[in-house]
Amino acid sequence: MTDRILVVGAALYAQGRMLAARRSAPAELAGRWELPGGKVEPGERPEQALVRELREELGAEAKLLERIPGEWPLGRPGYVLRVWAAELISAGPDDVRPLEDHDALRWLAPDELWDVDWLEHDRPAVAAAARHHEGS
Ligand code: 9L3
Ligand code: MG
Repeated sequence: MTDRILVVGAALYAQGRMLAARRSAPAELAGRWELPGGKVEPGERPEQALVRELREELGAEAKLLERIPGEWPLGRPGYVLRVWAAELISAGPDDVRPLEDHDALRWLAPDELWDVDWLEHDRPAVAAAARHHEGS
């Protein structure tokens, strides 16, 4: 079996808005928007990895709510993305900062969801997260 690299991302909500983060690196992804997160490290559970990534990248404490059903292939061979709905529990949305890997953040209202240039491979995950949120 080929190794599969699991990347975890958050549909992070605060005050009814969902966070989009603009990547600053690597060059081929810079300027495009994503659901924040990153690679699960060896020995880590995916949920732990996601909480860690949100801390590292945004200084955000998040409570994971539930996994969005589905799994989306990413641009790099073997990489797949899984997404959790999450709620910001530390401070307010304005206290979240792009600490690494991002250079801008936007909290998107439901009608603004497609106003940012999402990474191609994040689009189906964003759509699934939005459907999930509407239905909740
Ligand atoms: N990636 C794509 N969409 C996302 C995330 C969190 C990550 N929502 C891609 C970008 C990188 C790889 O997965 O190629 C690993 O992500 P990171 O650890 O650089 O954030
Ligand atoms: Mg990351």
